[in-house]
Amino acid sequence: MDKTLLSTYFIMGSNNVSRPPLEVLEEALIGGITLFQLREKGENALTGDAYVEFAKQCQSLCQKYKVPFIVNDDFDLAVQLDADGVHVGQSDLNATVIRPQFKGKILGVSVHNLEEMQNAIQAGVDYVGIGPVYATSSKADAIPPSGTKMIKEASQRFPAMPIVAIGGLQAEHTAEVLQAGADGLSIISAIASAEDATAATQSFVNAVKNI
Ligand code: TZP
Ligand code: MG
Repeated sequence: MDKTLLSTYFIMGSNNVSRPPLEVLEEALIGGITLFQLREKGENALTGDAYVEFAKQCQSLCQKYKVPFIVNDDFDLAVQLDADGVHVGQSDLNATVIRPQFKGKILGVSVHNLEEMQNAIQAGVDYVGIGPVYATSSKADAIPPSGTKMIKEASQRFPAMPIVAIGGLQAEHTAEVLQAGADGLSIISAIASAEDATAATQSFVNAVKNI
């Protein structure tokens, strides 16, 4: 995949915002996010038809701004909507199962150690997500944060594999995370909870540009 797509990777579910989620998403798209992941999970997450309808609305907004639309966890929905990609964790459907059924699409996996990363590479994923780098309140079952240690190890051991950092990221962390070897930052709350998601996104986009 084109690694620059990972540079400002916004992740959101309807329960990550305190105002209309499509409004927040459009602001982020205007601000210049490079990739979007719908992550509809946890308390008050939409289910059933409301979930599918919301996903379709997010997808059409992304299409309007020509930003790829990725679905978290739910491979069936990604196929149903002909999404641009899917992102799975270690306890979701395995990347080795998904890959042959999802050719030409973006497949990302969360990894927490080099063994998981090696397996992901063997499965043929397009990128890996590594984190939490810093403490996060957006993932209930997150493992303890480990700073940029794993990103450094991973990028040295597997230099060709695109890496996106996740967890507690603010625009101020951009230089540290990219210098550790990540290709980009994935962000929930710093954009989803911002009063002005366009401005919040622009602070990430500008930080990446200024490296
Ligand atoms: N995986 C590891 S941390 C995290 C996920 C999904 C949440 C990141 O959210 P935030 O608000 O950017 O810390
Ligand atoms: Mg998952």
